[in-house]
Amino acid sequence: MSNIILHHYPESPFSEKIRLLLGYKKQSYQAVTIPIIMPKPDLMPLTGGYRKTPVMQIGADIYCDTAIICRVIDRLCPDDTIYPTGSQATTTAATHWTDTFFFRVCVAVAFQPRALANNTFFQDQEAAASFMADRAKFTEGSTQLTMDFETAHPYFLGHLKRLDNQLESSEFLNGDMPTIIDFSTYHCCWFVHNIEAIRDSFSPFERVLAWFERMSAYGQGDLTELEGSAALEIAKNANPSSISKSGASEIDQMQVGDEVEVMPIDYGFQPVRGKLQLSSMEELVVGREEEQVGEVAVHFPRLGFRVTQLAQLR
Ligand SMILES: N[C@@H](CCC(=O)N[C@@H](CS)C(=O)NCC(=O)O)C(=O)O
Repeated sequence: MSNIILHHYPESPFSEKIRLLLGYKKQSYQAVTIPIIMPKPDLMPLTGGYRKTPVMQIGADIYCDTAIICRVIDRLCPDDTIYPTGSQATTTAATHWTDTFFFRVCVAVAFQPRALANNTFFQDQEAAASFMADRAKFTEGSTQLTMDFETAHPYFLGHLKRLDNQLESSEFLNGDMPTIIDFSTYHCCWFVHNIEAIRDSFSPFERVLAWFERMSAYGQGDLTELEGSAALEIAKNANPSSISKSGASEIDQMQVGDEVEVMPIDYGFQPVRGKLQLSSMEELVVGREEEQVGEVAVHFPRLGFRVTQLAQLR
């Protein structure tokens, strides 16, 4: 078994992206089921405040955001890499657009009245109210996760049409093997496809449906359930991996060891505070210490996050 621990919940589309990648890479891993809404008492000691789902843990290294989680999994399991050489710029741009804008479109499609009408979760008034209140807090101060259905629907259909046309010439979006763009597109489609009442939105797009089947056949890897408390114990008994400190201050005029906070720039504005360990063009790492977990290193992708010196906030 690998030493990967995935903190996730079954309904989470971004978690599905990681489960599918672990299936593609034929990995055995442990997984902690975390709550869909706050509080998340066994996750916060690990991340120090970041609350989005999923989070990946390897010992005392904590990875926030699927962009970096996918990179790390691909580095650990390099066979059949999902990062094609020679198209880094366009692949990163397309993946980021899919994970942000297209995901936002899919959220609007998934929450349209026709989708909610037969949803048992939303029939339970109390559960629905708690969920909506949690998500209102989650997106406070942001306009980056919401869009009205009427605006989103043509974007959704337009992108499915383009995907369908593109899949005429290859099995996957970038050729004969899946790449990161397939995994990002898949989890967005999965979110909508999972809802039986609106699954027919895919009917006109036969090649997208066939591609969806091909992708889902990779499965979810070999998952063993782990208690949240056991994951905290694993972090406490491990040391964070050592980080090459070169170039840490070149971009942000900061020094290794500076007190900083790191936060997403789109939504979920819950900062993580600690000591800067790395700020490279691709990655930010913050070291923090807490009774329940000891010393941990919290990793973020650079794209989609901002880092600020605490001294500047005072
Ligand atoms: N950019 C993030 C997006 C993650 C995201 O938005 N996850 C959703 C669930 S799929 C979430 O955090 N929802 C609120 C929650 O789970 O508390 C990533 O790639 O991991």
